Amino acid sequence: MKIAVMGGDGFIGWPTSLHLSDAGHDVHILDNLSRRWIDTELGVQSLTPMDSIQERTRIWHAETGRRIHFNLIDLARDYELLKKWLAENRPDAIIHFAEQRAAPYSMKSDRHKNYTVNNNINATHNLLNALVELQLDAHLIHLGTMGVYGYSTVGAAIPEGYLPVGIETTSGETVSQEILYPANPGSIYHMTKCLDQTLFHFYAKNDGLRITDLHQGIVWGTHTEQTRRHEQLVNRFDYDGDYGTVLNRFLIQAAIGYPLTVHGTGGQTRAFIHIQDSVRCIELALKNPPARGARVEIFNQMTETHRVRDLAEMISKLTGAEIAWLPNPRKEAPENELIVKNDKFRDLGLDPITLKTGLMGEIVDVARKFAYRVDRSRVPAVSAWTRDIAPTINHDPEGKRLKSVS
Ligand code: USQ
Repeated sequence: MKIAVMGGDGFIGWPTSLHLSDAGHDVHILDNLSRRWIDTELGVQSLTPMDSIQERTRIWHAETGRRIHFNLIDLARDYELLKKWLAENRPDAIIHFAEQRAAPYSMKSDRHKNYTVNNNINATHNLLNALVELQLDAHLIHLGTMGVYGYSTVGAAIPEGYLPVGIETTSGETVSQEILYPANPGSIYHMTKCLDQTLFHFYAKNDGLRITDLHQGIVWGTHTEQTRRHEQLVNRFDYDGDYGTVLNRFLIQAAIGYPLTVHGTGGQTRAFIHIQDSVRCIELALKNPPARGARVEIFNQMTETHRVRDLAEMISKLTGAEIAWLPNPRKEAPENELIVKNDKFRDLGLDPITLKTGLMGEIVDVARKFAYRVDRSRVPAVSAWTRDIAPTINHDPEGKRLKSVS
């Protein structure tokens, strides 16, 4: 297949591009390199040294003989360029990662809120609009988030996108219907993914676009089979307070002797998936497109759930790291249960990599290898969700005075 990977230079976009190229597909990356600019804005860098996208694709060609093409296009701002590229290339499938994906970054200031909404919503809408205008029947796979469901404390399993409800008619009968699971975002970033869902619903219904939305949990890990092949194919690895995700952050904190930064009581339960499984799921979704005219296909792309404090305690036991119980900069339920259905990927053959499979040691090794690149002052999470809980977190540039509050 000819596949366009929008956002193919990012944390999941890059390993997905390699995985699909390795599987024999003709891969074309479209990316505005915004993630690299945000690193510059924040004054942080990936833990792993990343080459330019041109160099990465050159190495991939040298290693495998396969070409991955790169196009510098901003989906949100260059509609005509995007349309021209799609018209000339007419891909069979499009994988859409081209959105600002960090919740803390999206909450930093009014400017960051505007940027995240403008970028994410325009990118998605431009893409859908162009597909219709060009009468292009490409299967669109979007990377969504488990966060669209919210984290209620109700102990019922979250279904895959649609919720069966009984509605009483005027004649007193109860009819059952499936509705999109009610959106309950916890950040501006998560809110954009909820809005994306409405765009998908409309374009599938009105124009018959074939769309799959993947509600993904928190990704951990860094390497995949293909990124391990050459040191210059390495994936990016974020550890900072805005882009680093919780499990990867704890592992790197343990590796550099920094107390594990648990927000609040650590009672938040979240869904997780290893990066290798994430790219496998995308390939499975690619092989199983919805029919034209069908409703949006939704998969829960996660393999296990964990409570934040359990992760911290497990890593502390494993490595001897201290735990710092910090005031939570986010507005989120302090404790929640989470049960998630993921039968669809399991039925398609996904055999998950779990925390027990031992890949956590690999991350600690990567972190130790590149520990010299870590700026400890960028480890604490300081983006606050509301003005009244603006940074009360006690940290200094050396990151040594984190106080335990329990
Ligand atoms: N947390 C800590 N300590 C930290 C970092 C985070 O206790 O140092 C807590 C947070 O307060 C939160 C939980 O860990 O309760 C998860 O935070 P996270 O930063 O790992 O994940 P999140 O902000 O939800 O976002 C990440 C990705 C996003 C993706 C989402 C999937 O950045 O792109 O959509 O995970 S999900 O969480 O399932 O919505």
